Amino acid sequence: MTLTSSEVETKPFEGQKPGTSGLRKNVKVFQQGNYTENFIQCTLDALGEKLAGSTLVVGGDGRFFGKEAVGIIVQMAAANGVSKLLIGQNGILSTPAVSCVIRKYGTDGGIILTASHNPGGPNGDFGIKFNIANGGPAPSGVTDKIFELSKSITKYKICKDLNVDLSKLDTHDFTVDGRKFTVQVIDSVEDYCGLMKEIFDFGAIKELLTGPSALNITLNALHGVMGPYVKRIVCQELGAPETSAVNCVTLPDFGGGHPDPNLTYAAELVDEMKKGNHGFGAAFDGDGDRNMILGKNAFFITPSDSLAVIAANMECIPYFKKTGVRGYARSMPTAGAVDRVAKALGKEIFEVPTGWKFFGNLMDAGRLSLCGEESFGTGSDHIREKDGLWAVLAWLSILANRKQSVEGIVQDHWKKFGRNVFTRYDYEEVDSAPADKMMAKLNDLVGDPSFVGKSFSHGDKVYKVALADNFEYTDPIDGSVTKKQGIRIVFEDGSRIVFRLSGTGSSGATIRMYIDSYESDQAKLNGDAQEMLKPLVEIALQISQLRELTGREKPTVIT
Ligand code: VG1
Ligand code: CO
Repeated sequence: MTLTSSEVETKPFEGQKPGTSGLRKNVKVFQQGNYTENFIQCTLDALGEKLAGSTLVVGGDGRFFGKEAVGIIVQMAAANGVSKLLIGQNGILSTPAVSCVIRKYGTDGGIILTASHNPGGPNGDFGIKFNIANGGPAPSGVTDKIFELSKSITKYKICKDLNVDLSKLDTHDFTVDGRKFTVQVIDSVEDYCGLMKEIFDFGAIKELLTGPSALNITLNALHGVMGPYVKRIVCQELGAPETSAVNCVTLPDFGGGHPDPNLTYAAELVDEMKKGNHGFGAAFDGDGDRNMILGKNAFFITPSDSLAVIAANMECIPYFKKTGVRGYARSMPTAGAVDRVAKALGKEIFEVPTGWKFFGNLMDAGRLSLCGEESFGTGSDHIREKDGLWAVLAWLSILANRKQSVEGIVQDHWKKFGRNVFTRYDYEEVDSAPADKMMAKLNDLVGDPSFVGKSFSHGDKVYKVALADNFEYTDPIDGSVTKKQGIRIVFEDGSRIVFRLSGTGSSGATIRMYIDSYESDQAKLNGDAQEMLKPLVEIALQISQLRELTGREKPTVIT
């Protein structure tokens, strides 16, 4: 088909600044005339001279407004000289699958339509994320450029007559302004499934799930994008019964829920696991990059521990036998359990700011094999995104190999390395002004040299400040410096209090308070985390004056 594109005049919108992971706003904001088009134009323009003739991957988590956005991207890519788009069937691709497809076909990048764990539907959130040619989230240099362009945009290019049926696997060729333009609709799961088969021993996992003493598992997709991946990979390929796949129909509003795999929003999984019928349970977020893992009777593994356990059991995963173990990394607020494994194994360990984009350079440089965040993100250098199902398959590999329960494996880990007890308090939808004020006061406090050495107490516990700062990171590969990544107060016994404002919310502010303490006394290893951390929580609330400044007595979510 031969088509001609046109230019449409537009005006800048305020606030098109990508946060921790893409631009996230209420659906209504994206639905405003030209809003989505402006952002897409700036994203394409940020590719610079790589744009003409490029190949890009497009897909998303199936949330409301996703299909419309894919339609806009197709029309604008055609008009902007992109030569080919690889699009997931019906616009569906998980975030890890996009990263996988970008890398497998060596494309110039990809656009992901997701607001990840934020609720969806007509009143929920939408989001757009750009990934670069290594398959990872665009680094700040690129997102800053997009934001700068968004402030002065005057027109965008679009080919309004170009429409593609995304429901069938097919390749469509067009001639647009005399150039060839191709859209290939690809299977949403196929390439990703192939990669998982290369990484894991599917035979061993299948034996675990179907053999004589088959492990009964339950995987809850929270009606996000993971449904088709769980059904195809875990049920069809690995033999788990269909009943293992719960909430595995992708819905545009995620069934009205909050597709965030934590103890609050994945309560359905927690309740099911409490019944004691399953030896392993997991939930995923909307776009499939996060995971929460539970053992029998809802035994909860903190993401920081999950990372450390995988780090200590890399030999259970064939991929790492091939590549070797290069190094480990975690985000700054993540508890330091993995650091202890790295030390024991003599591997490098990196501490980066929050957000997966900071791991990419280290992986590309061959210095990082496994990394994670306390926010239920775990992954390796097989792609450049965190990967929910990969984490589940990693755990199943460990279970198949060690022939122990989830809890047994974690207990053994604590006995060997000690336990990093961790909790995170989220205060969602706080007014921005008091939240900013609190952070500014904390910034002043940690900037004052006399703060170091001060003691704080609660009950009979006394903590003395050893280090306090606003975390700053220098990328060891490209030397780029990222400042103000969170207030960090470290006490003499190694316990930590961290405060940050979320960069993924769409309205108001979300304050995150992270508390982390180390316990090596064998008699105390199995204590309740909330009980164990109570004194530090109180001290953190005292120091920050969070309650006084925000008026919030209790957090929205405790992990
Ligand atoms: C949160 C998490 C962070 C994660 C990010 C994206 O960011 O804390 O660890 O990388 O979400 O995850 P913030 O700025 O709200 O704390 V996803 O699954 O929402 O793409
Ligand atoms: Co996500």
